[in-house]
Amino acid sequence: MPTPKFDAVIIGAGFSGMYQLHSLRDRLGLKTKLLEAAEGVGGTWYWNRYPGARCDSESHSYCYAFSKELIREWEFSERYPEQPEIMRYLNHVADRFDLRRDIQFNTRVTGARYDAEANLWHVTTDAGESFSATYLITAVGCLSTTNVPDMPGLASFKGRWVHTGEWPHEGVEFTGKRVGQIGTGSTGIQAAPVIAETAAHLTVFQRTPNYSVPARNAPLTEEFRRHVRENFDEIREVMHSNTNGHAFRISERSVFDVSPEEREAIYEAAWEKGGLQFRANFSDILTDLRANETAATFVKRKIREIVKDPATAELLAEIDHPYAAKRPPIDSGYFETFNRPNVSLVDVRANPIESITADGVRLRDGTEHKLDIIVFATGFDAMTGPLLRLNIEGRDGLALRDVWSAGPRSYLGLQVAGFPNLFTVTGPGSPSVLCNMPVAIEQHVDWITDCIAHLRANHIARIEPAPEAVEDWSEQVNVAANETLLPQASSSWYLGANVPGKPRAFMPYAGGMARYRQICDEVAARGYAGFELSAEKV
Ligand code: NA7
Repeated sequence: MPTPKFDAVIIGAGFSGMYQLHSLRDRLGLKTKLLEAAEGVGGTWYWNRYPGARCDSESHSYCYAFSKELIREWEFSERYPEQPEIMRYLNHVADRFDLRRDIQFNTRVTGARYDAEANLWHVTTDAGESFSATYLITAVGCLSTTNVPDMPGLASFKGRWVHTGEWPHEGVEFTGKRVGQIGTGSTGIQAAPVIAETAAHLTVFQRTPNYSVPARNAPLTEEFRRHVRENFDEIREVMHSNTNGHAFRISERSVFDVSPEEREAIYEAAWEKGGLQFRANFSDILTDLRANETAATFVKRKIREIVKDPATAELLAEIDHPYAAKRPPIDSGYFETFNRPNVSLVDVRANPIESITADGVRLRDGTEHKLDIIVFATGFDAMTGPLLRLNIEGRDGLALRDVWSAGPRSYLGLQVAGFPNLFTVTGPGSPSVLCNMPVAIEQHVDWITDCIAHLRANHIARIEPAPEAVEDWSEQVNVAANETLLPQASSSWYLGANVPGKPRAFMPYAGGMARYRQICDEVAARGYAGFELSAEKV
């Protein structure tokens, strides 16, 4: 059978792939195919169906902004959208823009190879199919390759184990069960309170204690929804002008511009208001350790106030990294959960998990926790994992895995040297996970679409970054990270430190979304400076 040939192949039908398909097909008129491993749209939200799964971005900012009609016709019901509602939204988008006719579901990409002579990407799938395209766009998300720790004995476990990032669609019944949850990142912090409601007993295995601020989720009032409908342009302006793509402004005052009493009152009000804005009350929380300590001390005090058992409170509050240096979770009753009689906390830093037995989890000191279900809330091989498992080969058989063996290197997180016409939406080296994702995604997709339009209008066959541009950008990614406290959380997935053997490199661009947008716009305006463009006939 001849290989179907497309102008563009997109991998992944989450927020980014869906908008990329709409842009290339409906704006540029390209013959485009989207390949998706799942049987439906949704990306991250398709897989992450664990109890309590909810977005940390507020719903009025966690949506596409490219279509006024879409904004007018869709309303989320709560301050933070819950996973099923996000899925309804993305399915609505797929229907509204008639995306499904160009999406092939149940199709996992297993390889992609650049053919320099034909100037084509050849994409292969798990069903043995092949597709060819001039442009290959990865829209595979940053947190889509699950990290199940290699714990001896897992295969011998007689109960059931699940990872939050590949949650069974039919759900998991916890009623009457002894449940062990490993991991206390954003996911574990969302899941534990919900699991505890029905489990006979929940044991939370904590390696690194984590900060969390109350989300204060609530239904949205009609008044607020009207405000969003009538003021979306201004809301978008705020999202585009700040560092993190959220719909709230970041204060310009320093922690030390106010008296300790005033600061306390500001933190208290922010705690009551809830959400990621907690970080936005001062300008220097993420850049000055002394400033950060004031926020850290406040949250630790709150944890000790909430949790009644002093030993448990200490285990939860003895946090070893600056506030928000790891991804800052927000929660709905996480610390309160440890006041329930059916919940216990186990410190696996002092006494690590040694093995999984037939009956549960055994720690180094020989203690065994008997369990019926183990929930791995152990996160992801973030950012590079989803790209590397595509087995991408560029010019002359160059493997992306080899190019990135010491950590990812790219130009603007958009392209890699040696991989012509390959674009990576929210790739490592772009703000991605440090930004409200839809804002980061729309900027990348718009930039890529404009770039492809430019190539076609000017009969340019190939675009790829100059090696010096990659060097320079990698340096800028490092500099931007080191201007913040983020690299100080040594076990963070931003650094790749959560996956054994993964190279340590700070992966997202921490210089802020607004600055990044400006840099990308300038690069395009200067004729794609830093990229090598080659004409049709070379
Ligand atoms: P995270 O943030 O990577 O959290 C994973 C958690 O699992 C974290 O507490 C880890 O402890 C723990 N973990 C991982 N491996 C082990 C082993 N082997 N033993 C014990 N504990 C372990 O993933 P999430 O899913 O919570 O969040 C990812 C993002 O998804 C989140 O930020 C949102 O953006 C959505 P550690 O800290 O490594 O000591």
